[in-house]
Amino acid sequence: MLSLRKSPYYAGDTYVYQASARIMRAREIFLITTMNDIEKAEAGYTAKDIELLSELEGVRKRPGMYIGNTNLSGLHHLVWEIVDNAVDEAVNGYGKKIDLTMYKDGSIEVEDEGRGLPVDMHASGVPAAQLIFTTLHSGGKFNSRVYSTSAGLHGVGATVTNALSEWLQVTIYRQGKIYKISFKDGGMLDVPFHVDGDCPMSWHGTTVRFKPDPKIFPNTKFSYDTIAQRLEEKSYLLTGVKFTLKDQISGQSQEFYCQNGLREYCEKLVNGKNKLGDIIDFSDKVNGIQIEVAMCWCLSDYGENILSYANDVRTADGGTHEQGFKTGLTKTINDFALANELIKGNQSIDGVDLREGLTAIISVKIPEDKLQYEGQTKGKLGSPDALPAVSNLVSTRFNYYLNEHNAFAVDLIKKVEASRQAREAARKAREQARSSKKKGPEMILSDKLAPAQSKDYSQNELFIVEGDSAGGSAKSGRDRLHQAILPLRGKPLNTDSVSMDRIIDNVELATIIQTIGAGVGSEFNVDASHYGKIIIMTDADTDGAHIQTLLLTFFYNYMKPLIDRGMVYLALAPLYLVYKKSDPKKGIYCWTDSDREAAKAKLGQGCLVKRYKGLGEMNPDQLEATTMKKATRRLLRVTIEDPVNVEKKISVLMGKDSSIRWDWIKENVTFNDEDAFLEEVKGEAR
Ligand code: 2B7
Repeated sequence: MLSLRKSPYYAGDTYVYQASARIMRAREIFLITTMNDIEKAEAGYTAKDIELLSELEGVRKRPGMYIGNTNLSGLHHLVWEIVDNAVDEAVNGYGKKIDLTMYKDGSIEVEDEGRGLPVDMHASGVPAAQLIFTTLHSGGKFNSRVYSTSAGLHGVGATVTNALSEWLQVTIYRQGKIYKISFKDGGMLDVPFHVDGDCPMSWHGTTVRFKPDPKIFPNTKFSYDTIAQRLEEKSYLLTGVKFTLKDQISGQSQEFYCQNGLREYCEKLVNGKNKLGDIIDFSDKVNGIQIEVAMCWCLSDYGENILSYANDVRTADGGTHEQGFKTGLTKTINDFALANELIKGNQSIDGVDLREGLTAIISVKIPEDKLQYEGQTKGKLGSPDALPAVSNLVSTRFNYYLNEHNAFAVDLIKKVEASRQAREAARKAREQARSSKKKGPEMILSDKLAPAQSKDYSQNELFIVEGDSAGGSAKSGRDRLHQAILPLRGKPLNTDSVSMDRIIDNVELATIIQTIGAGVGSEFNVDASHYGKIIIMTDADTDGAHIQTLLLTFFYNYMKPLIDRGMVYLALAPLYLVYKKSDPKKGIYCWTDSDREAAKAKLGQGCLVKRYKGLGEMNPDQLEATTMKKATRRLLRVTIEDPVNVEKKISVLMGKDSSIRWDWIKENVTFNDEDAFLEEVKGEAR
């Protein structure tokens, strides 16, 4: 039910809504995963695990190693693996349409118009199609593609999906025949490979339908929006490939098709913002590497927003293509400014200032034999050739563009100078804050910080706590060696579209910047952070949700590497305590309504439910046990998986135009009946 009311307590430019899901707003913007899952996934491989497993069993035993985790992001990995295979086939020139259907039975189907999986027998006597779905690293054996996406690099995709599915069916249309094979219970052969009839000779393609295994995934329900967003992102990268998505449960359906590639992607990212000039885009093939770039500066953006892709897979940690882009951009603007006497001979433009307010997308397609990644994950491109290739292309084309658009060039250089001045001012302010031992307003506030004793920064945790009373409990309940407490007095400033001077002037934010000790904005250096985890701890109500969102928006805009590195968390305080009057010490803390129902059932007749309205209601011991102690607390890690929409959502939810926000909320927010429960609790208390 929709129940919104304007909040009386916040007079700023933001409405606060009475919503029952306490981290609703934060969740809408960021992808938040539970720490339990992360810890499980990272537990990894220990010596006692060394035993012979079939590859399918191996995947089922340690799904985290293959799909990251078994929560919703892991669940959707099953889909991406299959879609990536279909995409590879399309990128290599076979088929221009990929259709996804979500069925009522909880299964999903991917259909392509490629050549159809090979139907021959492998030398081992097993049909090729069966091998593709039951062995890891079968990739390279079946084809030699020029380009490949994530699946291609390891060739594990289809097998992982099969291993983690209750059932999976494959249909192949090829040379006038329909072939089928199906699996059940995590990849066991169900119906062997066989010809299942004839089809017109012109039909060709592959269909894979599967249902995720509820024994592996606590929640097996696919999200239409998550899939739609991913297909939309893919469609920008794969010009000319049409994706369709149909949901037979809700009846929704959409088509994603883009003819103008990254330009359209960039347009979408900067839509509604105050652009400086037009979107600039170019593409070319340099030394066998296909490069595409689209970029645009926005006047009210203060961070840089660079998205890069290698072979259509997002490289969240950048790499050689991104480095090449930055080098090319900085060199060009300096050469241009000098040649046109827009700066003096002894001056130079810093890339950081140039990139302030820049939104850019870089996509490179590299032949498989030259594709390298840095480090364990595939987040960072390592291919050395990409650097000079991108840098040279950017230099040539950007220089050409500046010469053709002189007015824009002058405006851009003015903007860069303003950024430099703001950065200087911020640096001075920080140095001043650091050196002044006198009590400026921020010094009074930071006296409230209860620091951690350890100097091993990576092990330290900063709890940013809502309110003085909770702050007090947290201070006495904490582990003094590694946990620091910073109570927040009021609401932090809404930092979307706010200039650096105002951030520095805001006491709450200045204190956070000073406490973390690693700078801010373009000067932020994540390696210098005084804390390995920044934990936001607020009440489980709308005010708390609002503070979370304001803080996350600040971290997103001004300390993004903290989020990229997974260092920002939300502490999840329990919502309820279920207990018996006769023995209140044996109470059970509950985080969700279903926890609460289970606890009521466990304690039996006559138990009482206390609903926590604020952290301040807990004494230090309770707060320690439920929200702070490593072994028993619940943390949510804040990450961003969906770059297309995080920008949009932040500007919708945190921006100045409240009518857009109102529309968005009406459209997207579903409220549950927790308020009704509140009445129930009051009833019980009476
Ligand atoms: C390494 C594996 C995964 N593969 C082929 C050929 C075509 C083909 C595929 C595919 C997913 C959902 C509908 C090559 C590549 C296997 O070898 S995978 N099409 N589509 C797909 O998985 N779609 C292929 C050479 C000659 N003939 C066919």
